[in-house]
Amino acid sequence: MKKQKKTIGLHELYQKDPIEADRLLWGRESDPETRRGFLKKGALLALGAALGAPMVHAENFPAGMIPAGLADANTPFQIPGKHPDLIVLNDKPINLETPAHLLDDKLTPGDKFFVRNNGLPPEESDIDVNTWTLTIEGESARQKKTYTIQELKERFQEHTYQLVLECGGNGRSEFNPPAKGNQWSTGAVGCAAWTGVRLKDVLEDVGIKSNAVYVGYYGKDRHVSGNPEKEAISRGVPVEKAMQEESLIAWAMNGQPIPYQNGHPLRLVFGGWPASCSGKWLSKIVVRDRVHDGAKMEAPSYRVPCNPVGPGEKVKDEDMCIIESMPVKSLITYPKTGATLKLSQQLPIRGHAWAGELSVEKMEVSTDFGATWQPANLQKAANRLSWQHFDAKVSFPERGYYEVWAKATDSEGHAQPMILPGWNPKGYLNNACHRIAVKVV
Ligand SMILES: Nc1nc2c(c(=O)[nH]1)N[C@H]1C(S)=C(S)[C@@H](COP(=O)(O)O)O[C@H]1N2
Ligand SMILES: [Mo]
Repeated sequence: MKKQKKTIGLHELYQKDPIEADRLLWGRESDPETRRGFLKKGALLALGAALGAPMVHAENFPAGMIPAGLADANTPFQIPGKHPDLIVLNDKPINLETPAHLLDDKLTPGDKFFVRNNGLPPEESDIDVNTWTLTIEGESARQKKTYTIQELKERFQEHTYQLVLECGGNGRSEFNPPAKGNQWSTGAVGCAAWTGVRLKDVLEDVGIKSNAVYVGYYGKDRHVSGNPEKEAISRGVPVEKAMQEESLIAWAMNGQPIPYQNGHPLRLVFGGWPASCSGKWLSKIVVRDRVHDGAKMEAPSYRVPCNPVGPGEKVKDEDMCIIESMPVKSLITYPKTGATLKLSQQLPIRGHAWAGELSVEKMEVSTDFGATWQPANLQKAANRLSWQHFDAKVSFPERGYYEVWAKATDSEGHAQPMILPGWNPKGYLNNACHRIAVKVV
């Protein structure tokens, strides 16, 4: 009765829209009528890498056709710059999730960092780091001001923080009745070292009025419909969150330019809040005298019932509240679920835990479905709003099937629930204990 994960293969992608598939995979632009199109150097390199050898005579290869060398029906496809084992939940817009065992690094590398696009990113060839600008304006800004990235770097102090980004819908696939939207399992989360300037420093340079309540963002991505009048997403945070030391306008992730799909060349990063607050391909920030009313700020997007409701219950828009700090959660990143070991062996366990605006106080693991718990070693966070690493060693009394469950408790005493937390119409905030299967032989 396992729910089948929705993943998309190469063939399905080409069946839906061959020209778009070419663009997505190789960055190839072509004319849908003539099926001819120029293969730029980048596209040639990407194709060559996928095929294991450069494609000779590539100029004759028709657009929208899968190379025979990749035509095995099971060939998964890879988004340029992203790890081949990320799970593709949707290709238009692109949504990629990271399997738990690929989150084992202390800091999530760019190629393994999940992707949640609401729209179509700006064309890579249109992104010029040297001419990209960020404008600050709005009814509660004292002036309108525009900065190039170079000006941001020159005028303000640079800061680096390790910050967790987690989609509000992470874990959605478990809810019943099911909620519409990307059926995220556990992998819409990552923690990277983000470098940039404090949003606070830039807002102070512009000057904000005392009636400011919210800060909203606009990015250079386009609505999936292609309609230039429509925004893909335009959310934000209350001024108090914007003014925190760790709230960044970032241009680097783990010391490298931010990956294209994650918002290159500039994005907001608000650790601990739903990642939808952290605008990618950032071009404009508005300082508002009211709660920002951009796309997907309205109910029911990124909102949960202000008071708990029963599964499947209808909730009026006015009874839905904006999600702020994310709840306490953890993930076992080693071993991969399905591990097998010998009876005499101890099993090392590792992973990360995080708790929105709070810190994680306690980490425990169980091998008997939550009847008893043993403490895990829990490290301190590198800085506020970073995830914390944990590890433990467990042993098993006899041969057979087991699960390892992990449970984090935050600094206010909230523990992860062992079963699904409060059902809500859009399937947000599932912070149930993560579990992996283990066989002892
Ligand atoms: N401009 C823009 N910013 C955006 C989005 C988007 O679609 N466009 N998606 C948001 C959502 S819903 C999430 S969960 C995070 C995902 O960040 P990532 O793709 O870098 O993991 O970006 C947020 N910022
Ligand atoms: Mo999200």
